[in-house]
Amino acid sequence: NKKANVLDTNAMKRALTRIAHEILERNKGVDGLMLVGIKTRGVPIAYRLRERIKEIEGVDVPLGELDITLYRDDLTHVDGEAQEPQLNDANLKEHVTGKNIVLVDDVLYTGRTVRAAMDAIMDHGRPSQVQLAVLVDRGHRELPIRADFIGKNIPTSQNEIITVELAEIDNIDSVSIYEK
Ligand code: 3GP
Ligand code: 5GP
Ligand code: MG
Repeated sequence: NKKANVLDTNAMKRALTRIAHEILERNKGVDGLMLVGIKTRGVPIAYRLRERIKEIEGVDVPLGELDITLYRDDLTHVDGEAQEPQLNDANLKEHVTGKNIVLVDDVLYTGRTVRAAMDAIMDHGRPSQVQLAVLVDRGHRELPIRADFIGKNIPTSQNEIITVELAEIDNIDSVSIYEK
């Protein structure tokens, strides 16, 4: 059952525009920059950031997609046993060596997905830097991982979940909080 709407289309757009500017500021432009979206919903967010960056700098930065499938089901929390996310195919089309990589995901929670994503990237080469952009940080980290760029901090309890809907997949842009 729904508790609150947190972001609508316009709020999401503003947050991603701000993050695009922050990414460019931190990296002093687009040189060596590469976006890597974590499937599923990190990918359209990465494409939106690339679009914003194109509007600001006039350059299409390279974009990769990373497929990381979770073994465990966070939605049910069956037992306390924390299994590592399973790494599937990583189709990073560009070479990662020397790049400033910005990982992009929808929700940051325990940090295990991001840890696996960093592993996958390292398998492809040696980036000069890896940064992290997320639409939502809901807290409850289990690893020493933090985001460099955050759309919205949403402190949640363990029995709340964040629903992220994106027009490209869900035909609507919305972030809301649900009680399990
Ligand atoms: P997405 O990454 O494609 O958006 O993790 C699989 C999917 O389940 C994710 O899809 C995510 O949006 C959704 N989901 C919703 N709540 C949770 C949660 O608490 N944990 C995890 N791992 N996924 C969740
Ligand atoms: P983590 O690995 O940090 O625990 O979880 C991050 C991944 O799980 C993200 O890719 C995200 O899709 C998903 N996830 C974790 N918690 C939530 C949540 O509350 N809502 C949504 N939509 N996704 C979540
Ligand atoms: Mg995700």
